[in-house]
Amino acid sequence: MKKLEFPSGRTLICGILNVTPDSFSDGGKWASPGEAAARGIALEREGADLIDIGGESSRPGSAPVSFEEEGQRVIPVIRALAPRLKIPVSIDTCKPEIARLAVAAGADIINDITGFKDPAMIEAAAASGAGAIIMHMQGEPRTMQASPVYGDVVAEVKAFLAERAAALEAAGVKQIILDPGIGFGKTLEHNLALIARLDEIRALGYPVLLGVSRKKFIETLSGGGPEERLSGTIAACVSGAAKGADIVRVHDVAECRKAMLVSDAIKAAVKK
Ligand code: 7PM
Repeated sequence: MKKLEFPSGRTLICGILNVTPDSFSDGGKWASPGEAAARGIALEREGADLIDIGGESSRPGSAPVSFEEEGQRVIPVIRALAPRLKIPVSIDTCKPEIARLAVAAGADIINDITGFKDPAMIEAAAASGAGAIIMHMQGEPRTMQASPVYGDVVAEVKAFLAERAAALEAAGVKQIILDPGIGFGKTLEHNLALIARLDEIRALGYPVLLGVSRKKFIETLSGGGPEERLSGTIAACVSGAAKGADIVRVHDVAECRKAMLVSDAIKAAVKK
């Protein structure tokens, strides 16, 4: 089991490897598990510190994917890729059976967009020794963007993550990472508040992952299709890192790595 290390002064890069046929920005590109694995190797070379593999479209408005289908997409890729990497792999799933199979195939961290609300997901992490990325989502992917409502979005997301982290710790899960779940049951204003006040979530004492890459809120602010949202993605990553994000989850690894090298250096200079 590889553990994600957090060298001080560096914002880590989590590279996205989508193996969904319908993923909005880079899905359906990989014709075979071997091709997807080759992309994963390329992401490590570009500077990724973690590779997140997902086979279930969590697109707002999307329908769920069957266990068989999801397993056929992700397991062969993890089996081909994980042994060839120095860095850890996370599996983006909310199905406990997929999580268990993925860890057996070589995944190191379970990334659950439903925030480990299912006790079987906690058990999958605890029993396997895998780490956990706990993400906050209001509602479910099919309907979550209809009319998200919060009193204080940051306080509510923080309370949810604190409660889930305590449950995972009680179960013996070793490595816990928190994620506010940008775009998952959130309006533009909610997303902006969560990034602007990310330090409040960081104050819980766990590493924080921020997933903003190519998301809809960037289009809302600056326009463009998914492939035209890199500038906005970098702006959001830099802002998030300034507020304490430990990891940014991105499609464009080489570009974001360079941006973080610059913003990390400036952050270090502020402290002196
Ligand atoms: C379509 C719409 C396809 C949205 C994919 C997505 C996150 C995640 C995703 C995140 C964590 C995407 C999302 N987003 N896991 N999985 N945090 N931990 O934009 O923000 O990649 S799927």
